[in-house]
Amino acid sequence: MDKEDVYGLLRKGKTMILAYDQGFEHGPSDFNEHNVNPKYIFDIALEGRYSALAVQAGVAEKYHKKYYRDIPLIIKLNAKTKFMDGDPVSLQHTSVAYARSLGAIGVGYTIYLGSKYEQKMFKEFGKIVEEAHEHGMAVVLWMYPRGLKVENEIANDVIAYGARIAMELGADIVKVKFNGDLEGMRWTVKSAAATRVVIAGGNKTDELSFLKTVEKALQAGITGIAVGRNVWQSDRPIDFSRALNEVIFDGVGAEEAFSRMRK
Ligand code: FBP
Repeated sequence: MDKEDVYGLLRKGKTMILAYDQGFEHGPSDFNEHNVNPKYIFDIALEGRYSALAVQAGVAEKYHKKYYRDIPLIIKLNAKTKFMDGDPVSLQHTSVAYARSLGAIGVGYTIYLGSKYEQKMFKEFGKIVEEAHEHGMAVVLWMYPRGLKVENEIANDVIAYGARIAMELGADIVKVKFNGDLEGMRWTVKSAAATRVVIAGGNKTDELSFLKTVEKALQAGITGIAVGRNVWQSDRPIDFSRALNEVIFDGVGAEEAFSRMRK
């Protein structure tokens, strides 16, 4: 593991992270009979050849050691629920040491940039970067500009500002939302400098549109994706993951990758 491959998170210079912390952030309303079971998600992570699976510590503790030791893990260290209103804040509830003891290769943390609590989150995140890097673990920052002062969380300058702060705080990978603007994302990637940029997925959309979004963001220089619902809410998550692999790691076009998916 070294810093060049972001502590093992990159393959051919790219990454594909499966996110499964929505049960905490949004509640089980995001789930159905299948994906409510963490084992279903671990199977997708394995068969879908994801670079890592991002979960909360409890999910790792109950499932990873027992059944899925081979899947690289990123453990989220903070979270908030959908019941919070006003300026959001999300504080650390799990330690880097505990994440490490659960076998994680990296840790994740969300900052709500522009919230009146941003300083609290900067402070916690700074410590996390120190500790994780001391132990050779990757640090992934979910950078979500959000709060009463943030008028448009997906404005180009706001996304780029978040990516820049991620780099200045020491994140290895920053996860941002993509508004579809190629030039805007190019500037975000430049602003992040040595920090790798990955895009979040958002609500489930049709498979071809999602593949096209990923293809476009790759043209802007992103390193990959960190997505959840678009994959595990799909009724053919493994086929879809295969198409994502082709677009991200092999440079196959979105249309072609989609046409190769089994109907
Ligand atoms: P999705 O691909 O399902 O959007 O997941 C990405 C993610 O960052 C999750 O890791 C997280 O739980 C969720 O989005 C938070 O979304 P929001 O705060 O925008 O509702």
